[in-house]
Amino acid sequence: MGLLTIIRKNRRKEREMRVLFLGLDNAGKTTIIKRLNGDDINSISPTLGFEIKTFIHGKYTLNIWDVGGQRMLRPYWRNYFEQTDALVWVVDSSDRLRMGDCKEELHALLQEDRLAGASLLVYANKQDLEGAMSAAEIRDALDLNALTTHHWKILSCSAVLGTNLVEGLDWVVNEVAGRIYFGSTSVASSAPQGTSARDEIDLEAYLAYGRAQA
Ligand SMILES: Nc1nc2c(ncn2[C@@H]2O[C@H](COP(=O)(O)OP(=O)(O)OP(=O)(O)O)[C@@H](O)[C@H]2O)c(=O)[nH]1
Ligand SMILES: [Mg+2]
Repeated sequence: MGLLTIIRKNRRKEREMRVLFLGLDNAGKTTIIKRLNGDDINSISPTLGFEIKTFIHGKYTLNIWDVGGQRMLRPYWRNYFEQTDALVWVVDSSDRLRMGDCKEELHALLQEDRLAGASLLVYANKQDLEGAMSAAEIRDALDLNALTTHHWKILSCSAVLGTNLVEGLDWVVNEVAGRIYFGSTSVASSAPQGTSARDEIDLEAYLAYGRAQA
């Protein structure tokens, strides 16, 4: 039995899921995760490396990877694809100018072999802002209906107001559990309980890591 198989089996036994949050910079990834974890959301700065948070959600442990979305960091996203159970793509619904860019980046990701089995949740975030595009408009702008390779769902939400965030996580957990842990169906809709493991690195170390992996 290969090492990867052993690791996979252990993860399944421990009911762990690996969830990767990606999206353009300023989309609200970190704010959503902090809000879900009950952390203060008033002092968030752009993510220059990555952070991992561990949530207990129902009977599952979610390892949530929050990776910076600035253009210069995007080539390093691929370092985080391995063993991803769900991809959460966060969109700033008020950022109409970059919706084309947003679509291109998402569709490029969905071509990746290592993300082939991952479910896709799109958070249409920042719905509290005037002029924000609706979830239906974003679904069309991102051409989600053309997706045949991944199970997907789009949800409008606001990290600032806290609306629809738990619902999104519920969908992810139910979706992945239904696929991987046969017999597991619905997971109670409640806020995740926040044991939180945190890891941060600086940009230099992050880029060095990326170079080493390349
Ligand atoms: N009005 C509003 N602002 C939001 C919302 N979510 C996030 N923001 C703001 O958007 C800005 C960017 O949020 P972040 O969470 O840092 O975005 P990010 O996607 O993690 O960005 P990177 O780390 O650079 O990739 C911050 O000023 C947040 O306060 C929301 O739902 N509504
Ligand atoms: Mg961030």
